[in-house]
Amino acid sequence: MFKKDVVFLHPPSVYDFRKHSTMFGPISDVVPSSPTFEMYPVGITSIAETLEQNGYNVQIINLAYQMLRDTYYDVEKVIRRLNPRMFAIDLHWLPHAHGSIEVARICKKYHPDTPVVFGGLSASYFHEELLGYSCVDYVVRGDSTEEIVRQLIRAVRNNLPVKNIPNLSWKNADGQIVANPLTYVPDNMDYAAIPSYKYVMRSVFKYANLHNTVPYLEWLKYPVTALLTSRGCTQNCSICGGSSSAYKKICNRSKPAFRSPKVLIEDILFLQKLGKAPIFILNDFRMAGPEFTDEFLSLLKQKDIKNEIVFELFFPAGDEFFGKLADALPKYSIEITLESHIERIRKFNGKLPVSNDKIEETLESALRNNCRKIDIFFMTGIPKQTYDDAVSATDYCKYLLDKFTGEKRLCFFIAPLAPFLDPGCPAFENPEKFGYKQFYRTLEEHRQGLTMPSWKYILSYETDSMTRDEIVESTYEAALRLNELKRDYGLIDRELFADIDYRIRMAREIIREIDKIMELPESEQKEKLLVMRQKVDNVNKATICGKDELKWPVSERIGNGFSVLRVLTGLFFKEWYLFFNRLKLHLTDDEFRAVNKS
Ligand code: B12
Ligand code: SF4
Repeated sequence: MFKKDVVFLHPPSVYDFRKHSTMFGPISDVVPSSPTFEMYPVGITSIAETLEQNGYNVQIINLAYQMLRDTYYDVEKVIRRLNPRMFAIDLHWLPHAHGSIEVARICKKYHPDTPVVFGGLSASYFHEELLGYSCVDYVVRGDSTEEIVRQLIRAVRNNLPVKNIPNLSWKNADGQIVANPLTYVPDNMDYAAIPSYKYVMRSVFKYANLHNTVPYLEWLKYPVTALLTSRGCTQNCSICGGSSSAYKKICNRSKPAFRSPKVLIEDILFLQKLGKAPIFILNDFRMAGPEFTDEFLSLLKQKDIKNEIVFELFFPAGDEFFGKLADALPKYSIEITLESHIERIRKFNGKLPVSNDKIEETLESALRNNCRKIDIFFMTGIPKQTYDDAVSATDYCKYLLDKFTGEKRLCFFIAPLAPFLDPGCPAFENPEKFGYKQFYRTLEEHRQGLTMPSWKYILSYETDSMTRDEIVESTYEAALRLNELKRDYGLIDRELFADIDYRIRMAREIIREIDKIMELPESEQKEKLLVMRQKVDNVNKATICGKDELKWPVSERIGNGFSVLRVLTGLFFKEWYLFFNRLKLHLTDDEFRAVNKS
């Protein structure tokens, strides 16, 4: 068996979430993941592909997904049996502050001499503090690290000095932290396969395991894929850790790097081969300017695109744009994060700072031009938003439904800014200006915050307009009202309505019960919380909306995980042939039969 050079481990948000009773509430309700945040950063596939192209053996293990899939999955046993030259752990999203450090500790427990490297936006922000933990040896900073990790593993393999590797933070022989200059900031994203689905597919065969690289729990049933159009953003929204000022601070990036239209089209055509599932185009590609936009739209029209494509809108749009999408694509949908229906609040936060008239014109134009689904997201906990401001978002949803005569293509979501305020965002850096009171600022405070029993206590902030209690309460109240609105307008059926209504009311009750337990002496709390475990687990699976509401409607059979595997056999015939007899891919019998049938 070949020696593995790097093993990437994607941690759960909290380790070991299976043993605790934590009421995570709606913190992950509007993303495909569960509160374990099992989705790994797409970029680690690009790093893996780059390294493999350079002759290194790289494996990705999605520990979070494996732990969710199998209650008895033994992380310590898995790590103990690994013997790579280097472990790599992502701390991209701060909610992994707990799981990432615990996984690093386990790596060091069984392999004290194997270096552990961290990377991702949060790791970059907290690089110095992170190196203070004895289980962390290196932090690779920045948003484009493929080349840096290549240089690092080369150094590790050949015992070379690391002092000249850009973007690297490390500890010298005296234990002092050294931060090499953050100078490697590529100005485009065409230099590597980003993300690399080919790597993911190939690794299924190479390591004879399908589940290690599955991105989220439901993926094998609903395998949506995503493409990233840019790293960085032209906008500077106050609460976004991916804003232009945050990228400047964390990644030394002055302007976004884009993937060119030609390469993006190749990516789409490749994904099309894998199945008919929707392809989500992340970030608004119009940020790259009118020339880029025209080229991308005309290439989309020239190619025979069959899959549904989903676009994010950061700015309003009209008939010219939507007309072109309708002309180029058989199916498309859009997503808009409005955050608030109140113009004053949007303006203050820099998020879609245009009038509601402009927003409504955009919706009207998209609907007129055959857009299949419009997801509109509202948020609770944003600066200058009172309880009434948050809850009245549902009145605006009703207004829109009346204006567009009960249009069923409009899908509304309200979710809290949770669990944390993004490090590096304007509000994190300048809390007074944005009216934030922060309960946690350091990495260690966030790590400990994740061990609290409910999302109210995990929440890292409150604002001058709402306390933590009000943020929680306004989220549930808005969700109850929105759920009723969706039922009244026939957007959801009565069964789903009743299920969500029950979950929200139950969640509210649990929050209150936990509050009461928190008033007891500390010695009594643990036992009382454990008794609530079953109840808590029931509402941790999507409280305030149905996960299916996030899906794009499927009129025909979309590719599922198994059809992805069928295509794989075609794309990687040699690997399939070589590994078939011994692999079984660690599938269940049903899964194995389904693959074999193909
Ligand atoms: C796309 C995106 C998503 C996608 C995820 C796609 C994916 N699998 O990566 C979706 C929509 C699912 C999502 C979800 C969430 N997101 Co998000 N997301 C973004 C967005 C818009 C772009 C990210 C991006 O450009 N990535 C590209 C680059 C930066 O990353 P990358 O290519 O994946 O990885 C490179 C580097 O980061 C680094 N790297 C990453 N990991 C590692 C690991 C190692 C070991 C090394 C060496 C290097 C390394 O090297 C990679 C290759 O060069 C940003 C906003 C923005 N403008 O940045 C928010 C952002 C990253 N998300 C954010 C948050 C908070 C979340 C959620 C927690 C929200 C929630 N409560 O549900 C969830 C987490 C989901 C999960 N893990 O299960 C915050 C993060 C703030 C923070 N520091 O914690 C951001 C900054 C802004 C925001 N609020 O949305 N997100
Ligand atoms: S919220 Fe969206 S538009 Fe605003 S800075 Fe973040 S990524 Fe850019």
